[in-house]
Amino acid sequence: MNTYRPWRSLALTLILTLIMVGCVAFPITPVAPAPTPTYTIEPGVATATPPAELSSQTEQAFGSSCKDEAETTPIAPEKPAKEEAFPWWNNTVFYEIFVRSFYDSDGDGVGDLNGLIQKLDYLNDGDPSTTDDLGVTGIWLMPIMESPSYHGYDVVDYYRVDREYGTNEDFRRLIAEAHRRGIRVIVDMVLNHTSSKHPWFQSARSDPNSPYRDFYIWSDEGPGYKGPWGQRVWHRTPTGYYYGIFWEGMPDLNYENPAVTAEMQKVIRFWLEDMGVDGFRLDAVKHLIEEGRVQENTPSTHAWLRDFYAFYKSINPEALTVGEVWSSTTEVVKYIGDQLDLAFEFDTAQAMLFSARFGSRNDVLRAHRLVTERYPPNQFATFLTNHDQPRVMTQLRGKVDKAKVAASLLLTGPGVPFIYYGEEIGQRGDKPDENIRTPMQWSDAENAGFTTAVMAWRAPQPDYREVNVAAQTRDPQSLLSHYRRLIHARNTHEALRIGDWREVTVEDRRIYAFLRHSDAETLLVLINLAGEPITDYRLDLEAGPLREGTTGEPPVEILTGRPVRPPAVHERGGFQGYIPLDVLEPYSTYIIRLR
Ligand SMILES: [Ca+2]
Ligand SMILES: [Ca+2]
Ligand SMILES: [Ca+2]
Repeated sequence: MNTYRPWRSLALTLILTLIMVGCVAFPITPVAPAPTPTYTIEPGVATATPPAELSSQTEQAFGSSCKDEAETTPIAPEKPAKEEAFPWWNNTVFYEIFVRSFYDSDGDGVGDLNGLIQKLDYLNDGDPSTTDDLGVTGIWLMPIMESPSYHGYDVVDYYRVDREYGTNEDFRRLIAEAHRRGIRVIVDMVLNHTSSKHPWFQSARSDPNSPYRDFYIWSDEGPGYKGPWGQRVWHRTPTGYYYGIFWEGMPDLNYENPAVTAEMQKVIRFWLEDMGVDGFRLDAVKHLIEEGRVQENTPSTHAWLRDFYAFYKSINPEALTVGEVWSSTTEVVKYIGDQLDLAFEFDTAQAMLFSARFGSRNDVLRAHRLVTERYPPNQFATFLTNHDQPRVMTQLRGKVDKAKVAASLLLTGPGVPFIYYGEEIGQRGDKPDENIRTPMQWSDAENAGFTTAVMAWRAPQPDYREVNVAAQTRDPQSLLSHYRRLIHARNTHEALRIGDWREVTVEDRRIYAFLRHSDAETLLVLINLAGEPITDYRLDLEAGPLREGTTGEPPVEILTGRPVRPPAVHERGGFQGYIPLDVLEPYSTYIIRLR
């Protein structure tokens, strides 16, 4: 059992609130007038001071940032973002794959690793000069380890690939084939719990004297309290009650037992060294260690992750972790820099979807202001939906134009973008979960071309005869073509990947306008979120990174290659009343290279 230490989290919350109310949370901010420190990833020195270590050192860091905030005017950072200062993941567009549903190579109705290898050229053929592939440069595989469930989030053997998906050798071949094409591979790692069928738990449950008993969390009498969403978390057995936050089939591991930490470190080492992965997506990571009834984001969890960070960086300093911390931005940010490299931005995801759905930039603007202020530059993972949420096209009621807007927000915005497989063709799906994880729709052939079996493990969505990769590949106006153009633009323009984000003022809230600015270039992104053309608008940038006056070649809209009207840049590097194009077409995206 864990010890309940409520004073720790209370005191921490109080102090952090006091700090964050009056000033910027992190000393590194893209709009600070002071010279911006160069951002580098090194074990232990990366980015912000750990929030839990409220030492005098922390006070210094936060203190100076408070002073800056008081006199902040939005002028250009003296040192704009330089590509070489960023880790590899900032130059990556990720694609989340459910192997069971991607492609079946052997006709048993279940997707597998060899099927994925056969489809790698669809994701990225490894040739930067061809643009008929999607162009993604990273993949996240949902769990691939031995598991009794269809989804794999309850592991029984952390050292072998699920036999339905293939062998460890198949996995190593996948890594080699992906790397050959410039695609990095991260895998889902489920640390919080095992399957109740895992040999450790089988032993722990049957025998209170088992050496594995303390691998899990036990109570003689059920403590009775519920979980964060009102669910039952204490589960009865003949030998006592065990804790499992998600359900009885997933008993939580006890990370207050050093033996558990040691076992999982072995697992991490195996996947990094023997299997060759580039990193991990850490499932349910905010639930790692409970402090009594406090079952998420505990100081113990933060402390454990700090040690874990040092551990995996000692094996491979370039290894990535991206955490599932399903909390608000202000909670998520506390993990970044010395515990996790990245975490998913659930608030921003929802904001982007709201803005696309309701045709107003207000939600996404508010989200981008917050994340660019709070996180170290671009150290957060963005997405629209994942395998736990109703699919984008379902949430947007089948409106392809709005799905294009959502894609534009994701792929031109700050952070590290993740695309959920099928999102690029507007695949639909709603709860229950199985229906948002249905087979990839490759063509209008039987079972959407996913398998040659009579029955797929789960039927594809009924619209696959119209909505599929083959049909959209032929159509330059399709959602898939839009995704390909955006990803290609991101791959070829560093400002979209690593650049600072800066708001451009425009009165009409149907327009979202912002700059992405790096050492090499300044891009103006203009998105008309609404279904009608807009002609009456003016863009203002009070101060910015542009050079005064207008010189050289006219700016170019990079998706079409067309020249547009240049701005008259004033002495503070911004512009007033700028109208780059007479008409902003409905639901259209423009990426204008100003410099
Ligand atoms: Ca198969
Ligand atoms: Ca290519
Ligand atoms: Ca836990």
